[in-house]
Amino acid sequence: MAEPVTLLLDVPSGWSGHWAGPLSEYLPQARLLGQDDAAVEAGRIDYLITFRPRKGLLASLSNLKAVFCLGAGVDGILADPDFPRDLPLMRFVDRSLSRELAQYVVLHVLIFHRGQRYFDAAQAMNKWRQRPLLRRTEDTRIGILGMGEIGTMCAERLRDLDFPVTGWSRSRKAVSGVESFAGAGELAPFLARSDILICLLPLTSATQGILNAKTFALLPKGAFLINAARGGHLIEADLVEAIDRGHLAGATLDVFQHEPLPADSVLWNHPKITVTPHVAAITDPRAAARAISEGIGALERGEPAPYRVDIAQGY
Ligand code: NDP
Ligand code: OXD
Repeated sequence: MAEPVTLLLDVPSGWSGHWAGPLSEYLPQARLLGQDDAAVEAGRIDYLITFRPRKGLLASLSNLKAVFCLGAGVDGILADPDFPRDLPLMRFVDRSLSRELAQYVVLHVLIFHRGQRYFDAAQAMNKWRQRPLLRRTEDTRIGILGMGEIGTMCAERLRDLDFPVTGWSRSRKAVSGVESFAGAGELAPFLARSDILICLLPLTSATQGILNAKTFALLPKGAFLINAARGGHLIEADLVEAIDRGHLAGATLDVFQHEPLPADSVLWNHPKITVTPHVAAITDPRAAARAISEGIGALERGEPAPYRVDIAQGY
């Protein structure tokens, strides 16, 4: 009889309870180990399930067959110099994750577009302050950096609210009602028509620091930024400077250069910046356990697993 596969669930102990049930349900034959077992069982682990592996963990797992990322973005795994470049790495792709992120994006687009902060401030003073929209919906051009699984759903949701939507990606896209810009050569014209810029790119060597002073200067005056991708995309000081000199109207940030965002960061109390603690979309453990069981099933049969990352491209 075939040996059961051994999985290492590399999540902090406070989180493992959320994962153990669904993983055992979808992979009833597997041996599921937690972080505390990693040292003793290192040579017997077949599959690693992780988001940001602890330093030294990957180097200690000598018989790994594959790694499953608990999120859509694999930058935390590829940043580990011990990750073997030929090892299969699968990322998490699921409608539930795209849907949550699309909800976050729609929420923050509408908070900005409808001037909700102005009405919150008025309510805090018991003031009845009516005001029309500062810009018509049809004139509020939205630009989405990254038209992958998540960016595409965000584009469709915003298009359905009648915003003019444009996407930027490496390859050209054909999403109904959404204009496509592709490649580095089309970034500047894409930015020039983005009144609300939404970053949903993977963090790679090509996209690191892409939200910088030069990029902001190419946006129309009064543009708004939503970064729900990775903190490494944004040069935080350039953003603050662009807002403070009045070129950008503000920003919503879910991800940061350093997470948790340090208590003394100027971003926390900036009047034109909304901060959320990397919660734009949180992986659903049941959906992830199902995807992992399908991936392991495929690999054990000698077939390719879905959503394998292209290591050379970094996403
Ligand atoms: P995908 O891999 O499906 O899509 C990535 C998109 O980015 C593709 O359209 C790709 O172009 C484009 N892209 C990549 N590199 C470049 C480049 N150099 N120039 C132009 N376009 C580029 O990713 P997902 O949509 O699944 O996820 C996107 C990111 O969202 C994740 O990597 C993660 O960082 C972030 N995320 C954040 C969450 C949060 O809670 N804040 C939750 C989930 C994800 P092409 O299509 O041509 O390949
Ligand atoms: C992800 C994330 O990449 O949670 O899925 O950030």
